[in-house]
Amino acid sequence: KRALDSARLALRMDRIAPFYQPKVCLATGMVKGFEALLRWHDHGLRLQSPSALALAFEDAELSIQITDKMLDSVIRDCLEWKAAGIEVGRIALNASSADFRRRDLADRILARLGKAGLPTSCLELEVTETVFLGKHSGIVESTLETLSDAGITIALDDFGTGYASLTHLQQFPVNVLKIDRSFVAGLSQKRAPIVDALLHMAQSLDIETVAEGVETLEQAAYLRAQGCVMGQGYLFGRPIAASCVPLVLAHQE
Ligand code: G
Ligand code: G
Ligand code: NA
Ligand code: MN
Repeated sequence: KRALDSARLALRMDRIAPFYQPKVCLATGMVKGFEALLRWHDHGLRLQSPSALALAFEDAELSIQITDKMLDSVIRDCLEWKAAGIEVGRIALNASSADFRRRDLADRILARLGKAGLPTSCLELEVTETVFLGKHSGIVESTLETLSDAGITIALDDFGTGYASLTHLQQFPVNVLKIDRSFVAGLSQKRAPIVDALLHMAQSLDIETVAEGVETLEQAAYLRAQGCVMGQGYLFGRPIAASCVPLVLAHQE
C-alpha cells in the first residue's frame, strides 16, 4: 500500500524519469543507441531504481501510466536531442505485461511518435518472454505485428532465463535478442556452450544480438569472437541522465 502510494506520488509529482544506458557495437566500440531505464526520486529526493516500485508493476493501471510517462519522457528527450542536432540512435523502451492486457499499446506508441513528428525507427520496444505466456498472447502477437510493420524494432529481453521457446521466435516478430546477464556473468576465455548456441541460433534466424551485463573486456572479447553484435553493461557505461547523453556521444568522436 505504501509502495503503491509512493508510485502514485512519484507519477503525480513528475519524479519519474528515464536514465539512458548505452548499447555499443562490440566490433567498433561505437554507441548505437540506448536503453531507457526508469529512475525515480523518493520523498528525500534520493534516486531509486524500479525495484522499489515492484508493487506498482503488479497494478495494471499504474503500470500503464508508468509506460506512458516513460514514453512521453523519451519522446521529449529525443526531440531535444534532435533539435540540438545530436544523433542518439535507437532508444529502447521497456514494456510491462500489463501493457499487453489491453489492445491499445501500439496506438499509444504510434500516436505519440506521430504527434511528435519522430520516425518509428528511433524507437525499440523491449518485451520479456513472460508476456508470450497465458491467455493474452493473441493481443501480444497483434500488437507486436502492428508495431513491427510500422518500423519499430522489437527486442526480446532477458532471453534464456524464462520460458521463451523457439516457437515464440517463429510466431512473434522479434528483431533483437538480449542475452540475459546471468549468461554473460560467467564468461571467460573458456568455452560457454549455451551462449555460443544462443548466438549461433540468433544468427541463423537473422536476429540481432545484444549481450547484457557486460562488465569486463574479457567478456566483451568472448562475445565479439562468437559473433555477438552489440553489448550493454557497466564496461561501456551505467544508465545516465538525459542531459549527459550528448556528452557521452561527443566523447567518442
Ligand atoms: O535499471 P534496473 O536494473 O534498476 O532495472 C530493474 C528492472 O526494472 C529491470 O528488470 C528493468 O527491465 C526494469 N525496468 C527498468 N525501467 C523500466 C521501465 O521503464 N518499465 C518497465 N516495465 N520496467 C523497467
Ligand atoms: O531486465 P533488464 O535487462 O531490463 O534490466 C536491466 C538492469 O540491469 C538495469 O537495472 C541495469 O541497471 C542493470 N545493469 C545494466 N548493466 C549492468 C551490468 O553491467 N551489471 C549489472 N550487474 N547490472 C547491470
Ligand atoms: Na530491459
Ligand atoms: Mn534485460
